Amino acid sequence: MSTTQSQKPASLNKFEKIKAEKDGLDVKDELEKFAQIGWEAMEKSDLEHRLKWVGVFYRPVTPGKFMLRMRTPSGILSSDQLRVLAEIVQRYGTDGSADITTRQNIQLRGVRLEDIPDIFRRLDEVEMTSMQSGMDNVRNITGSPVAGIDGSELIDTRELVQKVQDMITNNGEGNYAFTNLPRKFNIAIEGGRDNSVHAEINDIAFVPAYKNGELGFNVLVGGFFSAKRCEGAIPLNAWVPPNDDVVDLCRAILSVFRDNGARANRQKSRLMWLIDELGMDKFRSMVEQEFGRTLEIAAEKDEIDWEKRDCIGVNKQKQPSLNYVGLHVPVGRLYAQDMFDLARLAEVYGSCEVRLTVEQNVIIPNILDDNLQDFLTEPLLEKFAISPQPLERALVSCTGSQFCNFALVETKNRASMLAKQLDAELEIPNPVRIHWTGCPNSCGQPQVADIGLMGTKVRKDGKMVEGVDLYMGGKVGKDAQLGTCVHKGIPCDELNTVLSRILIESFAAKPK
Ligand code: SRM
Ligand code: SF4
Repeated sequence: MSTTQSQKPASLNKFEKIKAEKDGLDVKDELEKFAQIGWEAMEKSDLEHRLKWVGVFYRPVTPGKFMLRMRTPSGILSSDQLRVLAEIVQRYGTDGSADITTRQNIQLRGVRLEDIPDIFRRLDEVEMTSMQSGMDNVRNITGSPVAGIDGSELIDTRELVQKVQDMITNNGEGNYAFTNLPRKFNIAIEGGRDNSVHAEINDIAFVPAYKNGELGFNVLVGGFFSAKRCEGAIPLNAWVPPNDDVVDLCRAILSVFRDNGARANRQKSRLMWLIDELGMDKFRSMVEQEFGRTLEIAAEKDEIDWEKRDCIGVNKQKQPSLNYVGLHVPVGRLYAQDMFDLARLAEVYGSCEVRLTVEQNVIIPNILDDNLQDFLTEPLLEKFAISPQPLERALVSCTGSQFCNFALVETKNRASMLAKQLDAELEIPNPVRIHWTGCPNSCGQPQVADIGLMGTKVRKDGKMVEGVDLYMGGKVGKDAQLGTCVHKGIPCDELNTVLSRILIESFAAKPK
């Protein structure tokens, strides 16, 4: 019997009780009813929690205007899919927008509950799903944003990412086998040399590695961020070939987590806590048992030996005469017209495909050399630049107080304004990766940044004001390392001065 079933109800946390009363996925069959009765008449636990199982997020900051979190495996969207998403947010006028997320995904804003059944039908028509994208489910599965087009790629992971998603979500329909995990769960499959997915911050990460001359993946487990604890992923000491073993191993690890993960204290229920409790050897042998065959031990080294690329600008593809162009989308925010424009550019110049990155930017692949010059004169590139200023270029920001009720500070607007100001004031030789996150949940990943800013409240002149804790030392790409907090409680109105000094002292910036 699993620990889950054997635990007494009294030891379960609030969310476990909600899940035990009714599985989150059950709301899928009630959406028509909810649309008719309206959100005000819904039972609180359905409204605030269970709807997240189908990707619909009640926003207490904007009651009645929901957020819809999609699944975008490897960040790949067709122009038809993007156009449907644009049409959805367009109907909400100025309330409607979308955000590219730090998991290479897209979230729609302003959505009305009464429209959800119709929206889901339209998503179905273009083979998109938002299933199991929130709460105690596996989040969007990330892969290299240049999979299949990168000349230095080792493994094209697109199909594998899709297969893992299909296994977990039952081809996007919803899968009760994995809708009651002890906590959220992140999976990344890297096929390139530059660790584009931030492997180290995922509960499971596959990184390319040669074993006896064969290319496959070493497997890392347990990486996560939370307000209480942040850990880099550690080796499972396993190697798998790039085939269905990847899917089976994800299934096995998820099953061990589901059946044995802690469900009493929500602050101690991510996968790493289970690995701590069992010890890696025991955990690995339980995974092996679920896997149903012997796990090969890890290859001696992995092939992550490049610095991380941001993919912005014009880049040659592995296919002759073709290019991919990375456009910088300031803090990932898109409006309906932007989405229509991107879809059109992908159709006119590319192959009807658009890709999203974990840096919250967009790539348009498959542009012929002959079409490149015309593409580069498109007006959209004035808004979404191909050679932005050094700070703007590498800026990432979580949602913040505009829409997120956990937020201690406003993030996206402040992040953009500050980056613009500092770019104007300083000559900065190289991009400096600044990541903003509105609270200790770390959705904006401040620990992977050169400079990470985590929202907090600070006392200044006898008043509580918005401030940040400052992180430094995050390293991405090869030898990735998490940054740590080096300065606590900086009021936001002092940030220009503080960042200016850091940029001059540590990043060779010079006043203009
Ligand atoms: Fe996150 C909860 C937004 C990536 C750690 N995250 C939330 C919620 C759902 C809270 C809420 O209900 O309001 C936020 C929704 C706000 C909104 O309206 O957008 C939210 N998280 C985001 C996004 C949109 C940030 C962004 O602007 O890009 C990212 C969506 C990714 C996606 O497409 O699924 C997002 N969140 C992350 C990441 C980064 C990553 O995965 O690389 C992390 C840290 C990594 C990790 O999870 O290990 C992250 N989010 C959290 C946590 C802390 C988890 C924990 O174990 O304690 C919470 C709170 C929770 O789960 O209790 C949280
Ligand atoms: Fe919201 Fe905090 Fe996540 Fe930012 S870090 S999106 S403020 S939960």
